[in-house]
Amino acid sequence: MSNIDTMSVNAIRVLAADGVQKANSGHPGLPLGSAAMAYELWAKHMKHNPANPQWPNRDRFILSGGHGSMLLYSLLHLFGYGNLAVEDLAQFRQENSLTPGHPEYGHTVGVEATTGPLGAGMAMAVGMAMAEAHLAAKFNKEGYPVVDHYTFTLGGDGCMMEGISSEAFSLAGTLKLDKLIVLYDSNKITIEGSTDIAFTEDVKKRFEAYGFQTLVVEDGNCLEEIGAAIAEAKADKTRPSMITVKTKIGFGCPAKEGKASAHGEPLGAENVAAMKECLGWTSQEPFYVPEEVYANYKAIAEENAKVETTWNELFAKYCTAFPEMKELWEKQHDVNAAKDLIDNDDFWAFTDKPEATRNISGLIINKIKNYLPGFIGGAADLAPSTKTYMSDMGDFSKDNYAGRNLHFGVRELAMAGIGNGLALHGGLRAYVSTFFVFSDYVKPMARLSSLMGLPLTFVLTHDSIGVGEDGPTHEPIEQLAMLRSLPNFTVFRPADATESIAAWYYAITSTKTPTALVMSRQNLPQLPGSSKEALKGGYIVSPSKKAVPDAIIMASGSEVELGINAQVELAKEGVDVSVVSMPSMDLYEAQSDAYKETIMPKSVRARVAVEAASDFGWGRYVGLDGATVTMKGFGASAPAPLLFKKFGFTTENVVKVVKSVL
Ligand SMILES: Cc1ncc(C[n+]2csc(CCOP(=O)(O)OP(=O)(O)O)c2C)c(N)n1
Ligand SMILES: [Mg+2]
Repeated sequence: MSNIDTMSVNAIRVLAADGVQKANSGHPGLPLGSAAMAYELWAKHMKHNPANPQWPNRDRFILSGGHGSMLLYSLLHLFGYGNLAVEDLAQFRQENSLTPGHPEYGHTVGVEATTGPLGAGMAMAVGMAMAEAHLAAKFNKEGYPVVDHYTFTLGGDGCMMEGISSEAFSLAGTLKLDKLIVLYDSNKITIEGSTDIAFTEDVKKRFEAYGFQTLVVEDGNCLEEIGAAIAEAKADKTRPSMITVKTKIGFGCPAKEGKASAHGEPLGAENVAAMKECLGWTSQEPFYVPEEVYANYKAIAEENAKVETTWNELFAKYCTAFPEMKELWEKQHDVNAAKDLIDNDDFWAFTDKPEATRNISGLIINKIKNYLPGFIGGAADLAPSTKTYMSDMGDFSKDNYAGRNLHFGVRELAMAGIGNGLALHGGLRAYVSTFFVFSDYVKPMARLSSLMGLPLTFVLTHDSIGVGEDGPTHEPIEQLAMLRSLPNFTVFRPADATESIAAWYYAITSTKTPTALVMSRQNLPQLPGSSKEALKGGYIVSPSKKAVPDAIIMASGSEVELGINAQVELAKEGVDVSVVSMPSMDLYEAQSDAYKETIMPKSVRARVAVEAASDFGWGRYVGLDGATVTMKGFGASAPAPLLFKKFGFTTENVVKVVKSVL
């Protein structure tokens, strides 16, 4: 280990310790313990060009243990990413800084994924590795490996404990994703102390069982040993690799080394000083890094830039040799590729026979697959029920990475995390699918999709008590409210084919917002009044006779029909009602006040919402004088028509409730 290497590793430690100390908040332990592996990886094994963080063929690095963000920020600063300055490091965790508490995708140049919820980064890394494998199978030609990069992820004991990593790596092993390399920062410490208190399994054996190559670095400070392990990981072309790197949390700080107290609090000014002394650092000045260290990082970055230059030349030749592939590449990387479907009659065509919206969704998926070559997705073992299978597009497997149908197994949480990885990678538009009630298992990763602004699509079918016989465990009640409350997330619950197509159109044209498509199990009629207006979130699907109605019925999905039936009955009694279909509250909220006034005039206080779900969220539309026909508790196991009757979803009951608010 050369002196300059040692100093370069210690520069990471110094910056991380100073950053946390200045902020008086943060996690110094991980950066100090992992500095050597991070340096070795970034300096000698990772293909990246700090001058062009968007280079499509760069190796991906995800810091799954997001609490160690100062490790990443120090690396980004030292390598010169986005001109992240030392002043930015000094602003760690402060308002509007480029160095927030946990790494945020889209905020700091070079951050590949938002991490913080432990384990999530590991699932996203699996998704990125799947994306790479797929794009490589599709685009690479003999002598032209235009897609050819590794995905690295670094996480600690917490990431290994979280169930999501087991789910994701079990799949990664099955798929033999050989370009996935996991670095396990094994310091045997978490917040409450030694891992002995709650985590004594043999992690290495677990990974062996998944089908990973498992390697061990006994001395987490030995660059040679780390480098040899990374090289061995890369050399195995048959399976993914996991490297257990034995480290000491808070390494270099005598009073804190190996202790849980190094995890999540500043070391303390005296301990930072002692650490610098112990490391032989030449200055006590905060954030001081010697020029020769900067020069070392600069030289490495410049050397790395050449790798991109070589790739650029290769890619240019590839485009000339295979113009059709160039066109395909461009189409797959164009986030607006689906926009012109708005005027495509074939896309919007539908039968007028009653049909379950999940079936309609399946038909649409099988149209989209032809329009969007980068359209890829699958279900957590429910494709036959969620209708998400693309015929003739092949199954993604270890033997066929070109397949576009993904099989996640029964692993909803990892599926959603992997979906984020697919979306983050670039070149693909992904969807994932399960029953709506199991969105509970999906939600934490959907939250990250929203936070990162990823246009991932969630196809969530079997949307209500319409599930019937499977009973309350399978009947969503509060899930609409849950997902509607998520910021930057669009929920669609379409009432028929036209609204389903609109929902899918929104999903595949969205650039910064994930979408949930909440689809029915049971058949629904085609509504004469439904239209592309569904893209406004709420619209009048069946108007009143008078300019200002006596009452407004609002509903979504299967209950819109009920609203229209009630409208007909009420008309017979001289009550003039308009029916508002509300497939997406999120999109309705984005409309102007003037538009909303035309849909629900403020003067009309007699309002009734009908939805076979919790009424949470409808209050803002029905107001103090309105009422709801909704679920007040869990469902039950019985044939669906009987359940709708049992819980008050009948024309008679809706008529009764409307009359009660007149
Ligand atoms: C899902 C989730 N649960 C809990 C936390 C809070 N948390 C942050 S770090 C941590 C302990 C992590 O231990 P480890 O991964 O070993 O990191 P180290 O202490 O070694 O830095 C916990 C529980 C979290 N960030 N995410
Ligand atoms: Mg640990």
